[in-house]
This record gives sequence, structure tokens and C-alpha cells, in this order.
Amino acid sequence: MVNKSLSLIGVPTDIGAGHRGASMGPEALRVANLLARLARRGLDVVDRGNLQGPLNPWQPPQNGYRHLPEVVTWNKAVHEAVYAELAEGRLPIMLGGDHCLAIGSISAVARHCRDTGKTLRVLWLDAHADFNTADATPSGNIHGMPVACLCGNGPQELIELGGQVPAIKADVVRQIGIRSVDEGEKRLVRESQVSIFDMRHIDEVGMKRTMEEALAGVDENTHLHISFDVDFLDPTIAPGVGTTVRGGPNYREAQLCMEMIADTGRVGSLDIVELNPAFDKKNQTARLAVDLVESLFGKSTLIR
Ligand code: EXY
Ligand code: MN
Ligand code: MN
Ligand code: MN
Repeated sequence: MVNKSLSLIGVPTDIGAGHRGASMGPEALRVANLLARLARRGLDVVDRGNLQGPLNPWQPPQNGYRHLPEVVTWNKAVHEAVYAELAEGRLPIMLGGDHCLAIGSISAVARHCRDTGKTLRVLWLDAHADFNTADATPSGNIHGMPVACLCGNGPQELIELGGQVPAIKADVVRQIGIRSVDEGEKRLVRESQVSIFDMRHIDEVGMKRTMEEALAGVDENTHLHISFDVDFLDPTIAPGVGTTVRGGPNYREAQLCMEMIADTGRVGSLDIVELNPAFDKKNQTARLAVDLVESLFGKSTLIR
């Protein structure tokens, strides 16, 4: 059974992104009624408010990284907040914010799994592999690097944030929906143990079999962490992100993905990231994200 005590943690920053605006993501999710939608499912949901951190100085990259000191500060705050909720037996939902914040959240989840003897599985729902390094990045934006950092490939301050290097082993990660990977990044992904279920795979075998494969081996000792980058979704249904890539999952494919994860009963933590209200229309992307998160926590269209 899934943990029924949920904590929302707002992280209002776009410090790792190439566009401004993901800093407004937490408020857009609140306006889309995230808390009440989950509470009406019988869940005990507490909103912890927003973490605080440095402003975005909007500077060019230095040595391959943009805003590295600020990214470190924000991620330390995320790590401590997420770890504290898990230690209290609650299920943290990190409301981003851009995807660099997953370094803090997932390193905390990994630390909690070490404390408790759980087996971690990370489902990375994204159009992008987020596996860049200072040498491979075309942008210097750290939201393109969190998976590499978590796997020990990145600046020292970020890779050691969770107290153990690497924070996770690449073979715990399943990436779903991938359709934009930079040339240098492709080589790094291939050399790693990360499992990729890209859009070509989803086209060929369908979302059902893709999710069966991504969830294979999940058992009663598994802690599932979902890192939901909203640009996972097709831009026709989710325009409110800074880095749209066409050819993503449609509404039903995305629902099925969430429903099949919910069916495992093993969801232990969640990131909702990259929602950018500056690109959205009437908060529709935030409302869709909330709808999908309800499914992740058990809302179902099933009649049988
Ligand atoms: N791969 C590109 C880069 O590293 O600059 C784009 C990364 C976008 C990352 C985001 C939101 O998932
Ligand atoms: Mn726990
Ligand atoms: Mn991402
Ligand atoms: Mn992305």
C-alpha cells in the first residue's frame, strides 16, 4: 500500500534552466488545486510551503556550468527537506522548479533507502536524458545534467551532496519518453547502465509493454521515486514548459504510464519539475500535471 501521508515541498527556482519561469511552478500547481485533489483521494496532504534560496543571477556558464554555486545551495536545501520528510515516514512531493533539483531530492531518497534497506528504483519521465557533463553540454544549464551528477559524473560539490559518491548506481534508473539527447550526451548514456525507453521504443511496443519492462523486478521492498519532468508530455497537451520537444506521449499514454506505476503500490517519492507558467496557457499544463499526479496516486478510469 502506498504511504498515505504526503508532504508538498515548493522549490521556486529556475536556477538550472535555460529559460526563466520554472520558479513559478510551485504556485501554478497550487493554483491547479494539487493539495485538494490529492486530499479528496483520502490522502493526508500537508503543504510545507516553499524553500528559499539565492535569486537567479542570469549569468553565462563558467567552466561549463551555469550558476553552479547557486545550484549547490538550492540542492542542499532540497536534500535536507526531502530527507526530513522521508525520515518522518512521509512521502515527499517536490514541486519544482527546474530539473537540476532532482540532484537534491534523489540523493536524499537514496540516503533514506540506505538507512532503511530499501531497493531504489528511479523512473525518469522526460523528453531529455539529462546526462550531460561540462564537456558535453551545449548550454551549461545544469538541468541537463542531474542524472550524470547523481551517477557520479559532475562537479564535486554536486556529486557528493548526498554523502556518498555516486549517490545512485545508474542501473536503478529507467528513463521513459526520451526523444532529445545531444551528440556527446548520447555516448555518455550508451556507456552508462541507465535503461532508456525512448519514444521509438514506445512507438514500437506501446506504453503498456514499456511500463511492464520499466517496472520489472519491482517488489515489496522497492522504493519507487518518480522524477516527472513535464516536458515528457507531448507539447500539444503540455505547452507550459521551456524545452518542448514534439512527439511525446499523448494524454492516454501518459495516463496509462501513471496508472501502471500506481498499480505497483510502491510510489515512495515524487518530483514535479520544469513546469513553466510563463509558457503556459490558462494554467492548462499545471492542471494536466495535477490530473496525472492524481492517477499516480490511484485515480483510475477503470470500470472492471
Ligand atoms: N540537452 C539540453 C542541454 O543540456 O542543454 C537540453 C536539456 C533540457 C533539460 C531539461 C528539462 O529536461
Ligand atoms: Mn520510508
Ligand atoms: Mn529533465
Ligand atoms: Mn526535459
